[in-house]
Amino acid sequence: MALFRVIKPQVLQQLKKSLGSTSCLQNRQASSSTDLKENLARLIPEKQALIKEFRGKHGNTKVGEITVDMIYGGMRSMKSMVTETSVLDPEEGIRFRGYSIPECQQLLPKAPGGDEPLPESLFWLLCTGEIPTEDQVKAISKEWANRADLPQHVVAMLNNFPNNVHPMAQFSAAITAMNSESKFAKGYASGTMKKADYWEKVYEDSMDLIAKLPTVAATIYCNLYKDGKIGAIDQDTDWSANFVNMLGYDNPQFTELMRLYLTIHSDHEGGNVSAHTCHLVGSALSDPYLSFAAAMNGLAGPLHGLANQEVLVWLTRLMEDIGEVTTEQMKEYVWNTLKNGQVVPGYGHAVLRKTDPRYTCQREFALKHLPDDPMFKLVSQLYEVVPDILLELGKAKNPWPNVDAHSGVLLQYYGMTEMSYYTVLFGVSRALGCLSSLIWSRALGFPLERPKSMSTEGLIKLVGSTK
Ligand code: CMX
Repeated sequence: MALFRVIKPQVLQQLKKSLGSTSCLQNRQASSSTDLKENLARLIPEKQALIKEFRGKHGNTKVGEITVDMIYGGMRSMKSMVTETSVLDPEEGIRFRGYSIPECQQLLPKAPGGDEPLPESLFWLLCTGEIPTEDQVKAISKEWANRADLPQHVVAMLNNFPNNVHPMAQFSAAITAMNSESKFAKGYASGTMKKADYWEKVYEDSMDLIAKLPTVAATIYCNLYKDGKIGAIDQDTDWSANFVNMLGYDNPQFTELMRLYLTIHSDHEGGNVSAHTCHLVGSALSDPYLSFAAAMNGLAGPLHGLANQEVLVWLTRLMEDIGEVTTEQMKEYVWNTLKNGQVVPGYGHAVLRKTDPRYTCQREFALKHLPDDPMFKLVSQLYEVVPDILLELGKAKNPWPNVDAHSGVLLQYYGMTEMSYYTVLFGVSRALGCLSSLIWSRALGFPLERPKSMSTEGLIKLVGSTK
């Protein structure tokens, strides 16, 4: 595999220009070391130096303004935090360390005979900004397989949950309980861990946690919907293949779907509810287990990750009520949803203003592998109908579909019909983004996050209004 530069040349040029000739940035090649921690140790001092230099020169430079509407309006567009792993463009969609989804599909290493990127390779990219070699990806697969076992008390806890505890509640509770294993928490409690060493312990916890998440998720799935027994971990296969095997599936195409799914749901810059929650809780030096569990409680909301469950519930109801659906019937169903004061799940976005590329790549997967599936046809039909209706309604800033409009349809095609489980898969993937960012937040010494809030009276006074 060819070696790639750490930072895209045009970005590097811009940074060099802005920082002048003293910049620490070098136009250099990625390392061939297969140890991710070693690679991080190489990159972190460079980034620290860059930020020091940048803040030294531009610490007081204004980057925007804050309006009253932004404060009441969920802080949309307010530039207020740094996330290194990905950036979301409203028109173009997500770029992971500068690479779009199609670029990732092309450049990231795949499983032998596979077409979709391995999530391990995306994690490497998120952590380092470098496209990994196949050997580097294999090393991650091996490490995660090695660390996949769960502590006994967590297995016991999962096995004792009653069936009416939602899979996301079980997932979050299990992650919280695994903090008994936190190396960061132990290091902090010892009183001997230096601030400069925080990131190493966060790295170790993150690797452990990511490795264990498929085991947690598969245990929940098999307890709720199967006979409670999960498949064994194969030390010589990749993270997604092990996950699919533990879930009890053996269709190689489903494994490929899982690789794509776990890659594209990983990261969506820093301001979304799950990523922001992990960042915020982590800033209190809560360990990665506690920080990520908090993120999962946010992902479980219907306006965020639970939308993938909502979409399938909503579509299934439509099919059950009407069967074969005409365009007119579909329009009526969408309007009824809106008239009942509900949102159309899977449509709209707080940042995106175009069709989500995560929707598009899942659609391409469906066109390739399941073009005649009735549910896929329904989703395609919806794509023709919903944007015009949302535009006519005139409220939603983005009438186009997001990632959640498509994922459930693919899962049900391969036999995973348990809709209330879908957000758990989103959660397993989101760990890659949340935790790579958490490693960097500690490496860069980001402080406790504590924005200023105001009362309405205080704001009125501040802007000099009489009302
Ligand atoms: N259906 C109906 N109304 C919608 C809508 C939709 N899909 N999307 C937005 N609107 C409405 C909002 O509810 C809001 O109405 P009010 O003014 O009455 O409160 C208005 O349009 C303006 O909202 P917006 O600025 O366009 O959107 P927000 O940034 O406030 O919210 C989101 C974004 C995703 C919560 C919203 O589009 C939504 O509820 N979508 C459906 C749920 C969904 O698919 N969520 C998953 C998002 C992706 C993810 O995080 O996983």
